[in-house]
Amino acid sequence: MFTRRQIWKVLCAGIVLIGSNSTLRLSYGAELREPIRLSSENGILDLLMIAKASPIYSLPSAPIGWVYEICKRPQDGSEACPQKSSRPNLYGGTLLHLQKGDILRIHLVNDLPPVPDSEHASEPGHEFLELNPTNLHTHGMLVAPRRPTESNPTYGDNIFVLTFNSLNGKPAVSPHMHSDIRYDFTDYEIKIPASHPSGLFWFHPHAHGISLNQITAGLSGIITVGDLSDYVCKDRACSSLVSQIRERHMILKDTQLPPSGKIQTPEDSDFCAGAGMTVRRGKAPAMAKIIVMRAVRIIPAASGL
Ligand SMILES: [Cu+2]
Repeated sequence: MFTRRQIWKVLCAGIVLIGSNSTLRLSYGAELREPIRLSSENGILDLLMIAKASPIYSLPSAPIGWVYEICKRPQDGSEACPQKSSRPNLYGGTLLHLQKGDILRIHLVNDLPPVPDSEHASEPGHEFLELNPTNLHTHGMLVAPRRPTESNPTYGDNIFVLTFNSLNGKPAVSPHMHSDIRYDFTDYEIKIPASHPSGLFWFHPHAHGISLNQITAGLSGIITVGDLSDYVCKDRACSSLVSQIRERHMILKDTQLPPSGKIQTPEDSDFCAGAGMTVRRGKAPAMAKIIVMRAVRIIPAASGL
């Protein structure tokens, strides 16, 4: 049986909520769907991950945001995911379902457009940020920030590499890059140690000076390692009970959608104007503010969610 403490741990274990003063205004009552899920097989999750601009159909008037399109890596080496008849909710984020001891391989492609309103690009030596370079970080995971070697040309969870989209132009050499410079794609190979804690993590770009632009425009996703019962339960009875509970995963994103319909990023001077805004005296806020950039795992205490 569950002890009171175990029930509390179930309820709290995965819920990470940031930004308690935010205003959450749902535009319309859509069905809560689980994110797209990609699971490792035989100890490997081998992915094609394309960072690109795309309409966000789940937001009013489908503004253009930046999303990750992710699929199992095509056998023929192509850099396009198979197209589906139904439109996937890429803004809702993809969940990478891993186990301890797995290897996560990612072929990251930068198809992002230039970002002319990047504030930091106006700082001396940082003009290259306008070209919208990106990279990848697995937030919270205990993995190696490995650099490529002759025998293994891939990167680990290393944020000191910038991948530019060559269609946006080539950057001038700058001492402020602090990173390896690559064009169009970078291959990552991230080994999850067998001793890695089970739990909920997330991934996002971590290119210094522009990562906030990229995350708030939509670039992030969820990682889970192991199972919920691993860190909630101490005995088999608890594990079998927890395995019957339906988990729901949400990723909450810090995207502002003003009436202009053009998504704002934190580099816009008006970005903070809506922060902490509350509905007072029946007046609705001028913006839909969907705060928080972290993954949330919800475990309903009752069925039906
Ligand atoms: Cu992070």
